[in-house]
Amino acid sequence: LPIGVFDSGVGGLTVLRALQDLLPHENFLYLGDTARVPYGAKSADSVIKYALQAGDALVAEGIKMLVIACNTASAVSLKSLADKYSPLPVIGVIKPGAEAACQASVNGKIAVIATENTVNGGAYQRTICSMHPNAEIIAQPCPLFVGLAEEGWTEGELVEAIAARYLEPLFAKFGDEGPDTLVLGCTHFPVLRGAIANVAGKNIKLVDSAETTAKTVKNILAESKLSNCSTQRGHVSFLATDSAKRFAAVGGAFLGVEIDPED
Ligand code: DGN
Repeated sequence: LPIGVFDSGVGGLTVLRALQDLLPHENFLYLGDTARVPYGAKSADSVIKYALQAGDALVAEGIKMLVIACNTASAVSLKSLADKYSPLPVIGVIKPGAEAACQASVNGKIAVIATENTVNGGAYQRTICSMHPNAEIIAQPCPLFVGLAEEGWTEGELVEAIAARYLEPLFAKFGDEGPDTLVLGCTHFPVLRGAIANVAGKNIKLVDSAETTAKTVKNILAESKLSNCSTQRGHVSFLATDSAKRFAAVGGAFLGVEIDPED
């Protein structure tokens, strides 16, 4: 059976890519909830409802594990999904993202950028503090990054100007030393990594949930004896709740594969 992965749109493909890199023999079924993107400013009740519907659709197709490749949905719906689909393993991306931040930060000054819901709900702030008690965290919503990623506008002057507007006040709050780590706390943001890195400067490490989530998935597959023993390269299927053509174009360009919207 494949591993089910979902996000509001193309952002979760950043997690899918890390999963494919680490687990090349696994099959994946990816769902982009393009009908309802963005999740970032919707109420928690709506996001939980959408996440349960995405989970239901993937479970109905037959999956062996569910990865919530969306920070906004992970923050509010992980428990509901884990309860509903138990004993199916359900993995969110907040804890792996927080782990990546704590591994990367030396001075404990950590900046988090994410959607409005993820920032205002405080999930990263709480999780990082529970792992790194001396951490000082500043978090800033950057909602326009989601639209840029969905539009496929990933670099250039315009993207850097928006990044500068979001990041400068955030970094200024930390004073001269500044943060040493910037958490891309939304799975859409690594799509803009180059532009964000240009603005953040080379002294700041950019981290996201993708690799640490993939490691968590690998460990759980091994522990629960669910790993695929095949030696052939796994295969990925895609589902989109709307605008399959646009999803195929932007997602395919990002993954570097041809996605046929008719599939
Ligand atoms: N990619 C999602 C996240 O990690 O929060 C949600 C982006 C959105 O839909 N606003």
